Amino acid sequence: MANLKSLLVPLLFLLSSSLQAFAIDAGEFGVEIGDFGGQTVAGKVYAVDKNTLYVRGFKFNVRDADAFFWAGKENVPSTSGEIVRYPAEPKTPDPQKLPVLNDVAFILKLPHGLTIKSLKSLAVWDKTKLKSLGSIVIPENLVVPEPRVLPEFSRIAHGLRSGNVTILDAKTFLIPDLHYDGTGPDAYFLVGNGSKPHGNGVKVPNEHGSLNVLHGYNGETIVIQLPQPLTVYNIEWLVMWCIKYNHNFGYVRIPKDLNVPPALEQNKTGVFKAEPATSNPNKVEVQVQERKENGSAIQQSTFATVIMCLVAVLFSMR
Ligand SMILES: *[C@@H]1O[C@H](CO)[C@@H](O)[C@H](O)[C@H]1NC(C)=O
Ligand SMILES: *[C@@H]1O[C@H](CO)[C@@H](O)[C@H](O)[C@H]1NC(C)=O
Ligand SMILES: *[C@@H]1O[C@H](CO)[C@@H](O)[C@H](O)[C@H]1NC(C)=O
Ligand SMILES: CC(=O)N[C@H]1CO[C@H](CO)[C@@H](O)[C@@H]1O
Repeated sequence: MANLKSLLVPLLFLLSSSLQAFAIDAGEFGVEIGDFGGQTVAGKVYAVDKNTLYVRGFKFNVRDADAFFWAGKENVPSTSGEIVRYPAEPKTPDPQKLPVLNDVAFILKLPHGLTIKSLKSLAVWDKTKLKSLGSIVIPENLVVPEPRVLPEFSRIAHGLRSGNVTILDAKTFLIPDLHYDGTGPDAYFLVGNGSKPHGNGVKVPNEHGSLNVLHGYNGETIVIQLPQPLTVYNIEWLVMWCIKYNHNFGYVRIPKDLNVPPALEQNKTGVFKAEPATSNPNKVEVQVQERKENGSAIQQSTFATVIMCLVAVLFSMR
């Protein structure tokens, strides 16, 4: 009996820690899908969101091959695949052959509506020799990260209210339809730990990246980002709080069971303004004020996610 018990304790511990690893944190680069791990093609592939991959430590060493990334509907790559363009932000109308690459990291965007879950394999495919130069199988039980919709801010004081808050990625919140009367003398967004918000949280810069006292909001949709090194995995609430008067204006809880896209970019904050629906109801004009331009493909990918979520939110508000 004693032996059984002594076995059971570490077993339970292992089980709970592996469960936790499963439930929490998509990781810095997303959920790992697989590793090419070959002589010709090497590198790890991660799922960032439903149609975005991140590839790290990638190597390809065949010169002038008629080779392309290839999205396959079967475990074993075949001619019935589709080219996944590299680089993801193409400068040419036609897909370019994969050049020799040594230890590089980049994103890949799946073409027209393909999702990671709809694929069985990702390969580097030689279109002339009709053969795979290296491939990974996409596990059926893969849990792909996705933005998470939370409730709205609780309505406690100063006319604070909002639409449902969305966690876009591990550092980024989209707050639609935000209202606040702007009269709190020392009000900030704060994040922190514990069962209830309190004044000892960490200040989160506003949508312009500023730590000034918050001004009023009148239905704007804003995007704010957690300061380094915080992510949504190590906070328990987001509050609008007046530090001088220790006053909670309203807050949202951050759930523990998150699997949101990794924050592969850091400077996407801004105000979004929807054009009045009068001119063309199907066209949503979006204006973003960016603090800092960084043309990397990763940033554009998250930017696209921001836009897509915004459009979804705007439509759900109609
Ligand atoms: C907004 O949040 C509420 C409460 O969590 C939820 O019931 C509702 O479905 C959410 N709305 C959307 C559009 O997700
Ligand atoms: C909350 O606690 C975690 C670990 O327990 C810590 O890493 C994190 O920095 C804390 N968050 C804040 C905002 O203090
Ligand atoms: C843009 O982002 C990439 C990846 O995060 C980084 O390596 C690069 O230094 C950034 N460039 C600028 C101009 O900030
Ligand atoms: C707030 C924030 O995370 N800013 C980052 C913006 O990007 C630069 C590099 O591109 C970082 O140094 C900053 O920390």
